[in-house]
Parts: sequence; C-alpha cells; structure tokens
Amino acid sequence: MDNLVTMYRTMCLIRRYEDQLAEIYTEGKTPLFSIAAGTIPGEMHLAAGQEPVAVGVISHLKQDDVVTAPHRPHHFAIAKGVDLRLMTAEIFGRRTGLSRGKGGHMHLFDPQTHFSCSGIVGAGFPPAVGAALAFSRQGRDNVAVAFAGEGAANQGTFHESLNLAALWKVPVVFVIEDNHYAISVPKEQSTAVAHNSDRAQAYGIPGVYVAGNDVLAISEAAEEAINRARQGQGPTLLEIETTRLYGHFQGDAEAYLHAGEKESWRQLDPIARFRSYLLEHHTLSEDEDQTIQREVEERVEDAVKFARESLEPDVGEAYRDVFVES
Ligand SMILES: Cc1ncc(C[n+]2csc(CCOP(=O)(O)OP(=O)(O)O)c2C)c(N)n1
Ligand SMILES: [Mg+2]
Repeated sequence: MDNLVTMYRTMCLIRRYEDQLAEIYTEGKTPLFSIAAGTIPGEMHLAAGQEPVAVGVISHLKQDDVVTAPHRPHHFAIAKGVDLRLMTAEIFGRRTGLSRGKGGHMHLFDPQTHFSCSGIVGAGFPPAVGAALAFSRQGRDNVAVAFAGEGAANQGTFHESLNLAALWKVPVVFVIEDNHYAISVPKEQSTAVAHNSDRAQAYGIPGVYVAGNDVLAISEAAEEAINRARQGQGPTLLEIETTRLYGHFQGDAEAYLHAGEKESWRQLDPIARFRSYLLEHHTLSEDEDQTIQREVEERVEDAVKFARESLEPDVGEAYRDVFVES
C-alpha cells in the first residue's frame, strides 16, 4: 500500500518537474527561439507521460543497482533518487551541478545513486552489460538496468549487448521505452518487427511486451525480470508501451502527429489514471493527494531556487576533466 503511494508521489514529482522545466526553458530564448540562450542552455527532451516506465521498473531497484538512461533522462534520474538540486543545477549549466555544469540535461552522472545517461542513442546498453558482468564476477546480487527508446533498438549496440549478456548470463534488464516515435519517425517506418520484445528470441532470453502505459502492469513485469537477474538467471528484455506528452524536444512543432493523437494520449494520462485507481481502492485520500501535490511543488521550487542562485562555471573549468594536448 505504502509502496503504491510512494510510486504515485514519485510520478507526481516527475510530472511537476517536467512541467516546471518546460516553462523555464522558454526564458531568454524568445522571440527567435535561440537554443543556446536563456536559463537552460541547449536542447531539452522532456518525459512527461512516460513516468510509469521509470517508476514501475526502478521501484524494484536498490541504491547500488546500476541504471543507464538515454537523452530523455529526468524521469529515470528522479526515480533512481538523484539529488534534485544537483541535477537541476547541472541542467541549468551551473557549477554546483552533478558535473559542475559541463554535462547538461543529457549527461547526468551520479556515482551516489549509480545513475548515468547519454545523448548518444544506444550508448547505455554496453555499460549496463559491463556493470552486470562486474556484479556477477564479484558475486554480488546487484542488477543493471539499461533504459532506451524504441529508436535505440535499431542500433548495433542493442544487438551486441543482448548477445553478450545472454551468452554470459549476466544480471541485466533491457527496457525499451516505446513512445512510438524516434524524433518524427514512427516505429513502423524504422523497425522490421511489430514488437521489439520479439527480438529477445534471437538471443534466447525472455522478451515481455507491456501495453497500456500502466504503472502496475509495468511494475509486475519488471519485478519478475529483476528477480530473475538477481537470482542469476540472466537477462530479460522488456518492451514497454508509453506516450510522451511534450514534443521530441522543446520547440518541436510536431507536424508529424495525426490529428487528435496528442489529445488521445492526454486523455489516457497515466498519473490521472493511477490517482483514480488509488482513490477508488482507498489507498489514497483526497487530503493525502493534496499534501503530496504541495510536497512535490515545494521540492521542485527548492531545486529550481538552488540552481538559479548557483554561479556558472569559471572559464578555466573548460580545461578540467578533458584530455588536452601538452
Ligand atoms: C547515435 C545517435 N544517432 C542519432 C542521434 C540523434 N537523435 C537524438 S534522439 C533521436 C531519436 C531517439 O528515439 P528513441 O530512441 O525512440 O527515443 P525517444 O526520443 O523517443 O525517447 C535521434 C535519432 C543521436 N543522438 N545519437
Ligand atoms: Mg521513441
């Protein structure tokens, strides 16, 4: 019961965070939409609508389990417990950020929670397999989870990683987050099979498809896959259907969507559905919900305030942590 409310709270925190970033992102960029200018420099890929994937899976992980995530990373980072202040400062390009403001929103690295992400599509699969190989060699019961979009399942790294993970039977779970599009390209135009989970057969591992963007169904499938991995039974591929409620990036005109497509996704908002479920089952009261909304509001405000008040890095910082010719 408590666990369900915790999951709901985390989903609400993610949504509030993403909505807040969407608003702040436009600061200083208009009227000509200059991507490099403003409070948040660089591109911005938001994951509102995809909260069930992160929360349903990561709620079964421990602090020292490893998560690798893609260029759309905030929901995974928040679910894994990355410090909201440090993460926000990183996104704002401030010196107090996780990587002293040099990574930005697609490059959040947090040794504390064993979380990382990358702007290179498909880059998270091999390091997850590497972490899983280390866990099995060290005799630890940890698990690594690699999250990526359905577009990333057509990268070589996906197939190479599934092959080695299956061969070595290491404790890794691959999660394909299918939001139907890779930028503007629908899956049907890029992928030879209807379901990425079918690709698991080629590597002799279980492949599970979870429809409906439903946090409880996702949680159930993830629990089984993570337990298998923890018990030494090797990798699983999960394909999870989801929907993104913003564009591919902030500023995306979304001309590729069909009429009414976005509205139909909004009507199936996974947080609203989960909230109704919890209220109906008396797991959550209206009062508790209001308290949660206040709490998440405060947490987001606090993180944004911290980031706004932090300084930008010194120019000399550009030469730190990089290879320079002597
Ligand atoms: C190796 C590589 N190729 C191309 C790109 C440009 N790119 C950024 S996001 C993206 C689409 C990714 O789609 P998907 O994996 O479905 O993730 P989603 O954006 O839907 O979350 C592409 C092609 C990139 N960042 N890295
Ligand atoms: Mg996608």
